[in-house]
Amino acid sequence: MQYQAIFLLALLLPVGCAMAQQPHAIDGPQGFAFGQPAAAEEASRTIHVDASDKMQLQFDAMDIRAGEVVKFIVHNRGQARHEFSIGDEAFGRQHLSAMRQQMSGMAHQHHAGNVLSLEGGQTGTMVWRFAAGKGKTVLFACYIPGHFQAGMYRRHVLLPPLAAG
Ligand SMILES: [Cu+2]
Repeated sequence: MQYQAIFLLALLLPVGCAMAQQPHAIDGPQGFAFGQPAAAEEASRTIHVDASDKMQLQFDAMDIRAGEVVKFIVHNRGQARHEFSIGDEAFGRQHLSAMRQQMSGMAHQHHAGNVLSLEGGQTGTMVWRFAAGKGKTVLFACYIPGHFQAGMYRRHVLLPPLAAG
């Protein structure tokens, strides 16, 4: 019994590690409950975000609506590497633990369309179509080890869409 449990663990652990680096269900470009990547020409507005070594993500606007397509231009104003990710609570938990597993010097790579990783001074762009539907909470965060814990995230409840016409 005990041997079986250990064998199972040994089998599962490397898989968990590999999953952190490969696109898979929750990290895939499609099928997020909170939206999906979109083409730049679909964006109806632009929001600038500053990431800083003060462990802050500062948005020049935060009135994002359900169903809206937003182009984020993210400036890393700091020296350290920072991330800009769009997720929900489940993605956040999963990504935090994936980052912890990778702390031991492994190169950190993202394949999903919902995470930008920026070196100090870099600027990146992400276009995102926010899911329709009421009361969804979106979590913007940096998951570089220690940064989320230091407060590098913003939660936003998507506003209802503007009435058509
Ligand atoms: Cu950061």
